[in-house]
Amino acid sequence: MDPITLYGGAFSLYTGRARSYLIKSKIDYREEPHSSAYFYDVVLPKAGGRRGIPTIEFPNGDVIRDGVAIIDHYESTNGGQFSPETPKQRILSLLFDVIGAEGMLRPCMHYRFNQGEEEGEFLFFHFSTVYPEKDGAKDRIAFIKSTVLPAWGVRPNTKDLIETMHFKTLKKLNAHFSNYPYLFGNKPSIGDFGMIAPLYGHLGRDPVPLSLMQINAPRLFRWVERMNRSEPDIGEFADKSTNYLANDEIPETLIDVLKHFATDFIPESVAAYNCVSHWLEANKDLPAGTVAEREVGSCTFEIDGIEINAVAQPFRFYLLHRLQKEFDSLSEADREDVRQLLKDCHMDEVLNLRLSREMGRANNLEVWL
Ligand SMILES: N[C@@H](CCC(=O)N[C@@H](CS)C(=O)NCC(=O)O)C(=O)O
Repeated sequence: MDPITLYGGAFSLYTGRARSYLIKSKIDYREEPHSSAYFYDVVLPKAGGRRGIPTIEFPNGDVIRDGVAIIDHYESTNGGQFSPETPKQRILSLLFDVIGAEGMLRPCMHYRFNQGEEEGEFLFFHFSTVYPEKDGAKDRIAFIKSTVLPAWGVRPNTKDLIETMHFKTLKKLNAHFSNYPYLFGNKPSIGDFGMIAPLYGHLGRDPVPLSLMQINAPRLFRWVERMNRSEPDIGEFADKSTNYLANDEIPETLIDVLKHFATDFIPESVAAYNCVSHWLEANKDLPAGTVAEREVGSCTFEIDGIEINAVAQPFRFYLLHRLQKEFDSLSEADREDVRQLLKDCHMDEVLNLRLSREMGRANNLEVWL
């Protein structure tokens, strides 16, 4: 069979998630930048006109844009190969997917764009692979620094908080991956793929954050390597099985990781929920099928006495809705167990943040239903 084409970037956050999934699934692919005439003329119109990576193209010309949709496509054709089957692991896997996709953007953007000379040509080279036109890379980097960073809450007053939180992230995940090769034991899950997005492209590959990780969290660094290798790559562990933990076990180390993430994921999600809800209220007449923009306003919340202002993204709730739907489909007894587990992780609020209007997909774009 001919390989599929993965339009992406070596340094791209979301490409890292789809690439890892393709590698672990042993799917033959070739990676290409999304900057060729062919991409603009042939692929982009089929991708809803949104120039986003990852986007994949099958040998028959079909196109899927968006990392979540790409993984969904394969999971629906391979019987959910990387979706745990037991209730707690299943729900936490989806929660890690949201945290990885939406909840770690501040450290990702800070560590990528606030470094100086010590990274040499690294950033510029990578941007020039996807913005090859004259001054394209320079202008794009300048735009991100001046506009995107502050909009996403990466400002001088949040720098110390972002760094302190990231250091804790490294330590907590290092503790977990000292005992287990993947989040739920010896096999990667949807949650692992979500988490590799920030932890590879930005935080486990750019020179400065990479060395922070290698020095302070070597076992987490091993997980990052492992997620980019087709074999299980669990040589340093005594247990060589390749399954999720038995009896729906959730290790204490994972609960500890989630409690840490809850310190900003929950306040930010609540603030973003209020913002998107107001926006929906004010835009009641949107016809079904209207494209959901990536941002619909900004929200303010506080962490450790520091006020943060950040854009509110409907996509966060598109992902949370998947978790909520899964939760609703459980038996009453399982729902109680899962609710208690989420409480122990300080994450139970995620069950309540349900927008008044659902999102779906049409023509490779997220739309309001
Ligand atoms: N929800 C999308 C987000 C994809 C996304 O935002 N990708 C970024 C780069 S990591 C992008 O395409 N930015 C625009 C560009 O590079 O032209 C996904 O999960 O795939």
